[in-house]
Amino acid sequence: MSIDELAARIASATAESVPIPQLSSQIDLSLDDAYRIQAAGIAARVAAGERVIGAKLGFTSREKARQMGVDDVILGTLTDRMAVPDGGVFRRAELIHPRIEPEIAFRFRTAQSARVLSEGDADATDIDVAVALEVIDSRFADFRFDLADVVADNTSAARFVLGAWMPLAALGGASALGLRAVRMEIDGTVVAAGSTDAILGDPWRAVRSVGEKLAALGGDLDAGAVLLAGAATEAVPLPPAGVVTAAIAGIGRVSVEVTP
Ligand code: OOG
Ligand code: MG
Repeated sequence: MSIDELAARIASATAESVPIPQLSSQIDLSLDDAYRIQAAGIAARVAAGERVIGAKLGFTSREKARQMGVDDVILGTLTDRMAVPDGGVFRRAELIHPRIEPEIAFRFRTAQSARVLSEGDADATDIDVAVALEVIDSRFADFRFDLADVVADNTSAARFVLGAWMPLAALGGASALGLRAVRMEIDGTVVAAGSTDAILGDPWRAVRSVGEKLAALGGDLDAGAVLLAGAATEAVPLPPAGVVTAAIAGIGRVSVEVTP
């Protein structure tokens, strides 16, 4: 089966909200092939009118990696069609078995070369931060996968919500990102709590990490690109209906409503 055929299988699972068997249960998939399948899936979405607006990291926190039984940081792609506005609504029926997780997001005001990012030379004065919620929805049965499966499936990306941006400089710069309390609530009940240092020890490392991944895959970030740095806690299954909020101390909050 070709890269394009495998990407098309994942695309129809997404479109029909019906899970498919893990690719790894049928074929021997390398991580390089998995990134090619992800790229083919994104190319098809772009051809259908979607716009790439950034990138996301997965498994930057040990809790997430342990929850899903994997042990490496992975890179996914965000498109405009996945974005839900802060305070907005999305329908659960459009998804298969969605989970939600609190994240920190970065926005790069100027274009960033993978090499500069990977060398740890990103200019913090050029970056904004926001609280984010990510809705993940594995296209694989039982929300189970190996690392190649989940990379091929664009790291389970489904929806994301960004809170208000604040300049990283106003927070105190790159060294001010760690050790901030993270909390996620559903209808006012705390469902997950943690700290930003769960993200690679310090979320600033996510900026370097995305550079390393992009350098290996061949790509850069455009001006205005958004980066989701990866969940700070375990992901929580989405109820059929409710309001989910995430807050990070000193950065702000974001909310989204899910309806059946
Ligand atoms: C893969 C996506 C992981 C994160 O923040 O760690 C991720 C998954 O758990 O399905 O988005
Ligand atoms: Mg995530």
